[in-house]
Amino acid sequence: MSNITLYDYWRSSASYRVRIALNLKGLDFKTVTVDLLKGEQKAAENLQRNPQGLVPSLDLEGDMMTQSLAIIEYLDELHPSPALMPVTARERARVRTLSHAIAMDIHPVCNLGVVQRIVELAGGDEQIKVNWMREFISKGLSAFEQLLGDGQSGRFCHGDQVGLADVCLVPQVYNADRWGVDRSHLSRINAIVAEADKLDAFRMAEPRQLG
Ligand SMILES: N[C@@H](CCC(=O)N[C@@H](CS)C(=O)NCC(=O)O)C(=O)O
Repeated sequence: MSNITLYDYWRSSASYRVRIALNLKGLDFKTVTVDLLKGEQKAAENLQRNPQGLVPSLDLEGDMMTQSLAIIEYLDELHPSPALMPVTARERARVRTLSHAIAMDIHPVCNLGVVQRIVELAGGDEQIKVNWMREFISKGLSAFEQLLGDGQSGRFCHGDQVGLADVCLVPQVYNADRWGVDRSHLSRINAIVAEADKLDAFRMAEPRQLG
């Protein structure tokens, strides 16, 4: 019986990252839905787990954690194999550069609460949301494509070993597709996503498996 519980939402890309990482580590977990469309993230029950009113939160044998990247790096330290971070400090910094380019730069401006507020300020114009998503995801992924071009990427974002940056990239690309972002020219990203798609850990975590 699993004593790991992930409080998530199927379409949340931050939750999707944690599902992939748990799968890569071979950890059994159950999920409890926090329905973002119903606003359950702001309910007292979720605020107790996650004072920011967000998902995911991970209950790891009674220890409640928030922030997907902190959770994943912690899981990686607790369960070192397969390693999601490289061996040298400089390589780890590169993987964090890639991961943060998505998780700290693209993701926050495309968050539900942010885009809902933008629609509100635009007087309910839903098309603003689509344009906003396309613009920021497209710019962010183009920059990520350039970052991948420094000679240190391989089958995956860092060499041939799947790691934290891939765990961030795949959910972001799912989101790009959801909003109709053209990524046909992002050849490095597309090749890495195709490699990740071959792995059960990524496939099992896909939103379409859960929604
Ligand atoms: N930096 C946080 C971001 C969490 C986050 O923004 N989660 C989104 C879903 S992907 C959310 O809960 N949004 C709800 C809202 O904006 O109200 C993490 O990586 O865990």
